[in-house]
This record gives sequence, C-alpha cells and structure tokens, in this order.
Amino acid sequence: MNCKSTVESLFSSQSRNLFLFSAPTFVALAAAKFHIALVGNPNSGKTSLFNALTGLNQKVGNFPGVTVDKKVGFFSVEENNDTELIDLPGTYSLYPRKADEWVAYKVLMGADADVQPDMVLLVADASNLKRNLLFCSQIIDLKLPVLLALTMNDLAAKKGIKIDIEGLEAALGIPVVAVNPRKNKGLAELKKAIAALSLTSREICSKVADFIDVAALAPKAIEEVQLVFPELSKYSALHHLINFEELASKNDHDQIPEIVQKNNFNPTKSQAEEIMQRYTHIRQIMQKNVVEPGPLEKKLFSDKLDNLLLHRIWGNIVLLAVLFLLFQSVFLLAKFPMDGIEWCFTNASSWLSAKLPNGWWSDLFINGIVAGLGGIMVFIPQIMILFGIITMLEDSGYMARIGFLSDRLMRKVGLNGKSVMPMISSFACAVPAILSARNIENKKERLLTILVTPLMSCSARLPVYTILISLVIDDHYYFGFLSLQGLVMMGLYFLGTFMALLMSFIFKWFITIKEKSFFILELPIYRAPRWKNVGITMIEKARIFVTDAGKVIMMISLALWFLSSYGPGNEIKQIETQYAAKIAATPTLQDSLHRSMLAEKLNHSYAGKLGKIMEPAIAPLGYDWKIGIALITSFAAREVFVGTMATLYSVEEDDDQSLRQKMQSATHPDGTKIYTLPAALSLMVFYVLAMQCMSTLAAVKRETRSWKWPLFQLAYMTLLAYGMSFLVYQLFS
Ligand SMILES: Nc1nc2c(ncn2[C@@H]2O[C@H](COP(=O)(O)OP(=O)(O)OP(=O)(O)O)[C@@H](O)[C@H]2O)c(=O)[nH]1
Ligand SMILES: [Mg+2]
Repeated sequence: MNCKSTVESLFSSQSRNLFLFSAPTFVALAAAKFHIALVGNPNSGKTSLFNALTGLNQKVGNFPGVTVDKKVGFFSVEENNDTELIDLPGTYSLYPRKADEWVAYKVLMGADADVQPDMVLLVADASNLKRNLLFCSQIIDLKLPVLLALTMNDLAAKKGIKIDIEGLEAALGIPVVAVNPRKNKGLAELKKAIAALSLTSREICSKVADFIDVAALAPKAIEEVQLVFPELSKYSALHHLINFEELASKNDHDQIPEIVQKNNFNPTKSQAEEIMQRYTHIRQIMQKNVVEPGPLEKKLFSDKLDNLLLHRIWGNIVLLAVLFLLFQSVFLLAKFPMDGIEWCFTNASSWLSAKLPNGWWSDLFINGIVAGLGGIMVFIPQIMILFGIITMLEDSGYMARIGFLSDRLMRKVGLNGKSVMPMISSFACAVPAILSARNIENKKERLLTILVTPLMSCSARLPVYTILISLVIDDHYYFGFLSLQGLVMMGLYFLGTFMALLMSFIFKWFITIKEKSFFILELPIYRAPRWKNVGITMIEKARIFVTDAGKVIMMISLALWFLSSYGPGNEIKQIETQYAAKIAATPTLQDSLHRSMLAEKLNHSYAGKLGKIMEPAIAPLGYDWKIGIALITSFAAREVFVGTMATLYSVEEDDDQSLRQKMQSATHPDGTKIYTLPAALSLMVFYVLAMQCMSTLAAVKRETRSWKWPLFQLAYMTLLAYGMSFLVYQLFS
C-alpha cells in the first residue's frame, strides 16, 4: 500500500483511530534531529531494515537474539537527512527477562538517558503475526507515535497467509507499511509514512484508544501513579508499578512502593490478566483481517528439513559432519592463498634488502615492519573462511538448531542450549560472543557462559596453531583428503571446547545464583544465506584483523625491534668490536661469524635479558626465552605471537628464509631443536587454554560489572594453561 493511502486511510477511518483528530501541529522532521527507535520481536528483521535504511552493515543473523545492544545510524526522510535510527534488541513482550530485552524496554519506557525516541518504528513478522501483535498492542498502549512495518510478507504468502493491511491499520489505529528489507522493497513508502506520522503531534498520538482496558487492571494504583507522574500513560504507569526500581528516578523511589502496598497491587496477577485480554482482542483482529491456512495445509520445506536435522540420531551425525567440514575447510581452502601471500612477502623482503642501502632505518623497515606485516597477512585467508562459514551457519538458521541439539549436553554442565551460539561464534572472536550471552535468561547460566567462552579457540589463535602445526606435524593426507594437520587443528579446537564444558561443570557447584532455568528458543525457518552478507562479513573481518591486530602488532614489533637491537651499557658495542676483529683475522668465516655476532647481540639486548629472567619459569614447559617474550606480548592479542617471532628471528638472522624455516632450524644453546613435538604441543595447549586477550577481559568486566570475574578468569585460565602444558611436555618428552 502506498503512503498516500496509508495517510488517507488514517484520516478517514471510522475506527478507534485518533489520528483523525489530527491537525499537524508539530513539524518534528524540520528539527535538527529526529530519533526513531526500532523495536519488535526477535528475528523479525529489525536489523535488516536498519541496514537497508541507513546503508550500514550491522550484524544480521537468522536466529533470535542477534542484536544485544543499541546501535545508531542515520538516514534521510524527505529533505531531512539527519533522522537518527536506533536499532534495539528484540523483545517478545514488554516484560523483559534478559539483559538484552532490558535495553529495549528502558528505551521504550523513556528510562534510557541516551535515547529518547520521538517515534517508534515497530517491526512485525507477517508470517507470525499473532505473536508479533502482542508486543505491538503493548506499544500502542504506551501512547507513543508508532508506525508498524510488516516484514516477511514473502514468507507469509508462501505459507498461504493473506493480510488485509488497510483493515489491520484501521483495527490497530496506527499506520502499517509492508516492507522487505532483504530485497530493499517498500522503503520509499515507509519513509513517506514516517514523514506523515512525524507531522502528527505527540499529544494527538497519546489520545489513541487503549488496546485493552488498562485502567481496569489496577484502577486505583494506576491513577495514583499518574498523580505523581502526570506525563505517563496508564500503561506506562502500570509498568512503573511493576518495575519502579529500574524506571523511577532516585527521588521518586519511595512513592511508588507506597502506592503498591496501599493498593495491594499484585504484578503477576495483573500481567496474566493483561496478556489474556490482549490475546482475546488480537484473535478478533486476526479473524477479521488475516486469512490463515489450516495448520496441516502447508508444510514448509523448513519443517521437513527439521525432521532430519533435529532427529535424535541423524541430527547429531549431521552436526558432527558440519563441524568437521568447518575445520577441514579452514585448512584445505586456505592453503594455496596462504602459500601465495607468504611467497610474496619473502620475495619482497629479499628484494628490499638488495635495493635499500644498509642502515638502521632500512633494518627497522625490513625486519620490523615488513616482517611483522608478513607475519599476520598470511592468515587472512583462514580468518576469512572461518568467519564466512560461521556467518553461513547463522544466516541459514542452522545455528539455532545447534543450540537445540546440544541443550541436553549443555544442561549437564550447567549451561543452556543458548550458550552454544556465543560459544560457536567465539571460534571467530570472544568479544562479541561474550556480549551475545545477554540472550541467556538465567543469570547463572549466563555467567558460566561468559566464564568459559574464551576457552573456545578464537581466530587469533589460528596463526599460532598454524605455524606450530606446520613445524612439527607432517603434511600428510589420509585417503587423499583427510589432512593430518587439519586433524591436529581440530584436536586443538576440541580441547578448548572440552575444557570449556569441564570448567563449567566444575564452576556450577561454586556459583550460587538461584534462578529457574528454561530453554525457549524459537527456531527460525531455514533461509538461503545472503551471499552478499557473507562476502561483506568476510572482507570486513579481514580488514578489521589487519587494521586492529595490525596496529597492535606493528607497535609491538617496533618496540620489540628496539628492545632486541639495543642493550644496557655498551655490551652491544663491545660485541661488535670483538667480532669486527675476529672477521678481520679470518675473513673466510665472515658469514658464520656475522651470524653468531647477531645471535650474541640479541642475547645481550634488553629483550634477551628480559627473556632470560623469565626462562626458569617456562623451561619446564619446554619453551626458550624467545617464546617467553612472545607469551608476554601475546597478552595484547594472541596473534602477536607470530609478529614477535618474526621480529626476534629477523633481528638475529638476515637470510631470505621464511619465518617458518627460521623457527624450524632454531636451536637451544646446546644445539638441540627448540620446536620439537613435545615443545610445540605444549605451546599449542598453552595458547588453547591461556587468557591472553585484554579486549576479552575488558568485555567481561563490562558485562559482569565487576573486576572480580575477569580477574578470576585470568587466574584460572593461566593456571590451567600452565598445568596442562607442563603435563603435555612431560608426557611427550
Ligand atoms: N524472507 C525474508 N527474510 C527476511 C526479511 N527481513 C529480514 N529477513 C531475514 O530475517 C532474518 C533476521 O533478520 P534480522 O534483521 O537479524 O532480525 P532482527 O529483528 O534484527 O533480529 P534480533 O536482532 O535477533 O532481534 C535474517 O536472516 C534476514 O535475512 C523479509 O522481509 N523476508
Ligand atoms: Mg537485530
């Protein structure tokens, strides 16, 4: 329906619609900034619509609970290009239970200091209209200016559902526009409707008829709250009675509890009554305006597929196969591009060494910057593939099934089927994964998920695993396609997952938060992943990896280059003079003498001294001092390991070898190899289990609102890593 008819129908409707009183009194869009809050049920397409309108690229996924925080973007309505759109987490009703639902709830109740919306853009899934209308009816009763955008009309049509949009509009008393954000359809109409509604004053919007008789739910109490807060609608007043602690400002804190007590207000009873009344009215609206097929008439492809994918036996077999393919493809598909990138960097640095004049700055450039950059660029293909596959899992709807399949196992260790989504997305990065745990209702399960999620191997560990595996594991294929290196890599991922479950099982006995636990996850229908989204995510993540991690790596590489090229006093100078004399005496040995000089200089540098101090602590794990330095620098970000090695080895040797070759031939002072199987395995285990990521700790601090949990996490993971690496080294040597 186009906007003209939307507006016309609003003004001509004989329904309870109060817009028909409207004389435009408030030209909000002309004001500098107009704020629109985007709300609706989870997985109804809010973020898709947000992206379509603002041109941004916020994360969209085919499962409920993708957005867990507010996100802001701008778009233009008519001439005004300063309209602010705030994407919010999905909520099923105005009775929030989860941390992410509270975010949306507070905005809607006007209790969020940062976001005071002038209009609410409500998104509802047309293929699930009845449930979506519950939330919609609650928003209507808040008496804010509201516009309903119906998404998933294509799916509704497939299911055989027909909606009379004009009828719906009349019945609800708010404008309704059909859109398809996936295909950018209906956006112009939506913008026109926004413009039209923005001309309607808030006061007039507030006069729209109640969807249900709110006052009857608690007549006296609501009236008394409205005396204290005259600006509240009846329904907002009811919510203040229920959630006054979160909604009322400190000054008004005491008044509402008094009202609650005096009137014997019972929130549970009022809520049950309210929901019943709403559904009664919604059923009438549906009967009049929506034609639905009988329950058995149309079985969607999704339902048939679920018979297999959620099957108790087959479902789990498919799940294992999917995870297996995920890891194998990260290894197999990335191999050739990685070799190519490595080849380019090795050649570039030998070309540069030949062309640039000798000097400290060319040394810094080639051995510090180029070596550091090369060390991380190699891993772009693997990171892109990993993010690509995870995005496909999320976008297709399969991720939600993984949650469903694993709920039983998860429960045994104190977690919840919903913990699976953070845990799997933590294969990519723990920071967004920890945020996404907001989707878990139960506080204890959410905390446990946050505590163990960093044990899942994130993409920053990939570079470390890859280089260590290539040093000690044969490049062998079973049956022509099963890569041994890939299997070891899978083993590392498995170790992290197993430890996460084990730790949760242990912690669940010590964390005493008592709360009812349940697993309600709406299974979305299967959808083809949007390839553009997959592509953009892959490119975007590669870009972030290179720029964010790159910045840290560059800085650390530069600092390391300095620390490993200079030393205290004039020790370095002395070594240089000594060797100059030796070379002058035996010029035939010049090459090997030069190499020993570099090694000795490194040993006497600041970095060498620091490494030597920590060597006794890490020797039992099979590490030398250079690994020790890498363990410290890795705390900024794990992938810094590779850059650290690149810098330390390039300061010492100036051949045209790749980092891998240099590490392969590295030896202890007694001539034995450093990267033996036991040492490399022990190091891999350390990287699987240790908490070496400042950003993760910061995220945990923010989500748990205390330092207690991140510090606990740092302590337990470090101890676990040390203990297990020690065990592995001793067992294998
Ligand atoms: N077929 C179809 N799919 C859509 C439409 N709109 C969105 N989608 C898909 O619906 C899924 C959910 O979209 P999101 O935009 O992430 O939903 P959301 O409401 O932001 O979800 P939460 O953040 O979890 O509350 C994605 O797979 C979208 O591609 C539509 O009109 N038709
Ligand atoms: Mg979203």
